[in-house]
Order: sequence, then structure tokens, then C-alpha cells
Amino acid sequence: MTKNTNTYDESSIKILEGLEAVRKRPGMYIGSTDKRGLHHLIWEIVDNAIDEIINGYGNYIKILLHKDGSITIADNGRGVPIGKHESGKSTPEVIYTVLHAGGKFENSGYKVSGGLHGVGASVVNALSSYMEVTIYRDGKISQIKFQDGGKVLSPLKTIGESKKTGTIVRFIPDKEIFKNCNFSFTTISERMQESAFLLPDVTIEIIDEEDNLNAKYHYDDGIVSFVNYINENKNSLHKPIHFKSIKNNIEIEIALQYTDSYNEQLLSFVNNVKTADGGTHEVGFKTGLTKAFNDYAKNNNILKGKDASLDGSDVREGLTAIIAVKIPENLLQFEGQTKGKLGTPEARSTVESATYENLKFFLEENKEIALAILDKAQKSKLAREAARKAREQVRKGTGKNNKERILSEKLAKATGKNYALNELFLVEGDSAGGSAKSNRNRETQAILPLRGKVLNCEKASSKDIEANAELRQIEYAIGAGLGSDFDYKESNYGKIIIMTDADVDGSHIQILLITFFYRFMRPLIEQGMLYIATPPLYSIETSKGKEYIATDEELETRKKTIKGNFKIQRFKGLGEMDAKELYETTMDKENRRLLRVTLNDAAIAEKRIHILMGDEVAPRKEWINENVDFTLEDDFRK
Ligand code: 0R9
Repeated sequence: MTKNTNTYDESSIKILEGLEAVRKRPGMYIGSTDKRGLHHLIWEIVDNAIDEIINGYGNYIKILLHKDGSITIADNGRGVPIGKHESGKSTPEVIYTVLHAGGKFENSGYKVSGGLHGVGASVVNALSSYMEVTIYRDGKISQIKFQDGGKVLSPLKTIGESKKTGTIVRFIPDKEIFKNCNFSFTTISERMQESAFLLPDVTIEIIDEEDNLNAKYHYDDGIVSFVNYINENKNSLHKPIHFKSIKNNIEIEIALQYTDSYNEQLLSFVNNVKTADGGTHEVGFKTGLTKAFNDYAKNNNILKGKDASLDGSDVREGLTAIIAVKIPENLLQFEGQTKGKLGTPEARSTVESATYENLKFFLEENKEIALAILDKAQKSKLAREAARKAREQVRKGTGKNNKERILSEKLAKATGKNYALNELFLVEGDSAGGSAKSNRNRETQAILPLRGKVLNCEKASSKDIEANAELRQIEYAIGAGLGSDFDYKESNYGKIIIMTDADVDGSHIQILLITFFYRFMRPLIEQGMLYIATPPLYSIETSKGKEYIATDEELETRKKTIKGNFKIQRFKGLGEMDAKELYETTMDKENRRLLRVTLNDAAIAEKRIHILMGDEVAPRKEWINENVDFTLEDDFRK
């Protein structure tokens, strides 16, 4: 841990912009004003508390969700400085009302935690109808209050005495800005758990006073606990391998463990911020890992022949790894739209050599583990080669499973050649499939009926997929490969749409298909190409004609406003609608409502898929509700 020796320089605060700009264009500062943006407010404040802890002060963060919709975040650091700023205002007033006031961390070593790097406090204030900052410092309790997006309600004043130190921020998100102001205990506690894994000295507590929920996280073993947590329900081949090293001013800490599953899970962090899109540190890790296993295998005559070697994907099958690096600010480079990808070139070679050297040493010292992992990697190599051969045969039409024949039986193709505009409907049941085929937009809509339940892919290998008729049809229809060969750019369709009955079986088929896509075509989900169709639950016939109702709530509301007689029909399945109805309600771009399947957090999705692919239906439904964005698809059609 590095101690920040820079003391707070009250004159270094940069006054740049007014809070009004934030309110006018909140998206520019917090990304969006949906649920994600709402929670961003919390992350900004929590990040400031984490910064203080990383700098060496304090070890405790508490988050309280109050019944009145306000939220409190508290730390036990030094407390925000309470002196006067050169402008004549108090320092807290400047920090919480002036954008970019957090400039103090510049060039003070590691740039820590995420988000807007201390800019956040004023942004949160700008987007809150009320904010109150209480500071324990210099033997006093001081407090300042704001309202209506950062207007001072009561300037900083002493409200009591205390020997404690720390900062407490309480705020109410502005209802004019956020349509939905309900914080999610689950979202907050999952994110805080991840922070707690990365900050082993810290305890983070979350209390939901409304729903009487609470969670408290503290992990002495840091990222080793993280790996154990992810692999909790899996069969691991050995205890987690853990190493730390410092090279070229870059701190590297890695924990990894193999399980008997086929899935790879790699999570990386830079200065405690998740790098969801990877980057040079991940590349370095993968290269070092592949090299260490290949060298060991060759040196011990496990791989024979000059050309024999294991692919990266072979040595990562069943691997869970956490890569946490700390990079000094002057070397930090982020890339990509969301800045979730590390660009720092030095991180690549540094992480590669650290991984290689530490693993090489470990494998030499732990022969049994080395052999167990290599055995698995070799099996993966064989399965991969066999699956590829089978696919090639199918592509060339040489094998007994001719691709065209397999598809022509079931797939109703789209005639259009603009693949990005084309849509593939995966439809539950032959009867609904038949309706969809007869009434569709033939230019852009293709239909593939699915019979019964598809294979649960939680534990399937690519060989199992090739052996499964239903999934093989999906693979060939999409035409972009599978697993490590999958390339979403090759997809025959811009949208893959799952269309099932609105019942438990339908939900089950949805989750089975999502699991398949998550395991074998994950980029499809990452690129936002996977959707779920939402057929209506009811139709109402009145004197004015027929209308469709999506939910029970909507039905109740509508019933109250209808005058005269009406007839309600409940659709138990897609098959109960005629072809025209099915098209109009569920497939027609003008009327349909599609849910996009999103991947908010790979670690959580992984864990949840694993747990939820068990026998219970209720948690599975909840998973779908939580992981699917309930947004009108046509809002983000590109
Ligand atoms: C409950 C959430 N906590 C905070 O928001 C928080 C900010 C903060 C802080 C300092 C200490 N604790 C904090 N908690 C601090 C103190 C000193 C120097 N730097 C930071 C010092 O005593 O010299 N921050 C002060 C300014 C900022 N944080 C920032 F918002 F501008 F980043």
C-alpha cells in the first residue's frame, strides 16, 4: 500500500464548470439516467471513500438505503478538509459544487478507484434534490446541506464535537432526472463484494432499511477469496495459485485455479477498477500462461514432436483467474468507448514475464497439479480439433451431416442479403414456428422452430454441441462458428430473437438458450445482438376492435377505462395466436417489444448461470428478470 504524502492543497482545486451543465446533459457525466446511471451516483461517492482508504486512511465503508429514498455512504478516513478555500467558501462547499474539484490526486502516485476520479462528488450533488455532508475532523462535527441540484441550503457549520474522524454523505437522487429512483440492494452489494475482494483491509457493510436486508464483506485473503468464491460450486483441481510481484513500477497480483468445467473466467482490474474489456495486462497474462504450460509440457516430454503445442484456449479451459495490477498514473492508458480496456504497453511484457516466471516455478514444484492441468488441456486440444474437423466436413458437405440438408429441413431463410438487418427467430414449437414462417417479413426475418427443450450447456463441450441436433442447427444458421472460433462479424443475422411461450417452460427454454449463447457465442451477447420476444398475455375485444395487453398490471388498468362490453382472451402460448396475430404483436417492428439480453457483469453472470442451471425454476425466472434490460428495442436500433 502506498501512502499518499501529498496533503490536501486547498488552492489547487480547479474551478471549471457549473453544475447546471451536468443537469442539462447528465448522460455525459454518468452515462445514462436509467438504473445504471442511478447507481453510478453511489459508485462515485463510494470511490471517494475507497480513495481515502487506499491512500492509507480508514478501513470501513457503510452504505445505508433509507426508507425515505435517501442513501447514506460513510467512511472512517480523515474526513474531508473543512478549512476555507481561497475563494472564501468552505472547502467542502467547493468540493461538492465545483466540477473537477478533485484535481488534488494528480501526480500523487497511483490514480485510484474508478469513475470520474473525485470529480464525482459535485456531479452527484448536481443530480440530487438533497445532499448533506457531515464531517468528523479536528475534534468537531461539521455539516453542509444542499438542495435542488447543488444549491447551498445551509453552509458549513459546526454541529457538535467528536474525537472520531470520517465523512458521511447522504443524498436523494433527483426525481426530475431519474425516472426510477429505486436503488437495488443486490446491485449494490454485488459490486461492494467485488471491491471488498480487491481491498483486503476493508470492511464494507450495506444495510437496506426498507426491505430489512444487510450484507457485510471483508476478505482477509483478497483475490484468493475471490477465486474461491467464483469456484464455490465447482470441482476444483487444486488450491488457488497466488503470486505477487513488482516490476517496472507495476504491481501485479494474480490468483488462479482450474476446475473440471469447460469455462474460462478471467477478470482483470487496474488500480481496483474492473477492466471489462481486458487489455494489455490480460494479453500478457494469457501469453505467459500459455508459454509456461507449453514449456513445461515440452521439457517433461508430455508434448512430443516439434509442432505439438497447446493453444491458449486449451490451457484456459476450466480456468478461473483474477488479475489485479496497479499502475502509476504516468503510465496509465485506457482505450475503448467505455475506457474499460487497458492500453499501457509496459503492462503486457511485465505481466507476461511475471506470470511465466511464477507459474514455471510453481509447476516445477507441484508436479501432480501440473500433470492434472496438462491432462485437461490436452483433452481440450483433442476435442477442439475433433469439433473443428466435424464442422469443416459439414461446411464442405463431405460428412454424413451435410449442413445444407440439416438446415433446409427446418430453417425458413430470409431473402435479404443485408445481414445486419436480418433477424433469426428461434421459436418454441413446430406449430408456432409454422405460424411465424407463414406470416413474417420474408426479406429480413428467418424462422427456426425448436422442438422441446434444448441441451443444458452449463457443462457441455463444443463436441457435445456438434452432437446435438437442435444446437447444431442454431450454430449453422448463425454461421459464425462456435466457442473460441466464434466471430460475431460473420453472423448471418444482426439480431437473434428467442420467441417462447410466456410460461414456465418458455422461461426455461429462454434460460437454456441464453446459457448456450453465453457459453459458446458470448460476443453475440456482448455486442447486444441477442433478444427475447415478448408475446402479449391478453387480447381484449371491444366494440372498437381488438387490442393486445402485455402484462397483468396493464390489463387491470385497461379494464377500468373500458366502457361497454368486452371479451378478454388469455394467450397461454404462441400457438394460440393465429399467424397474423403473432406477426402483428410479436414480430412486427412497429408494434413488437423486444428485450435485449445484456451482460452487466461477467463474474456475476458466470456465478449465476452456474447456480441457476440447477433444478429450481423460481431463481431462474428471477435471473432472467434481472439480466434482461426492459427497454424498448426500437429505441436503440442502429
Ligand atoms: C463517504 C464518502 N466519502 C467521501 O466522499 C470522502 C472524500 C474524502 C476526501 C478526503 C478524506 N476522506 C474523504 N471521504 C481527503 C482528505 C485529505 C486529502 N484528500 C482527501 C486531507 O485530510 O488532507 N476528499 C477530499 C476531497 C475529495 N475527497 C475529492 F472529492 F475531491 F476527491
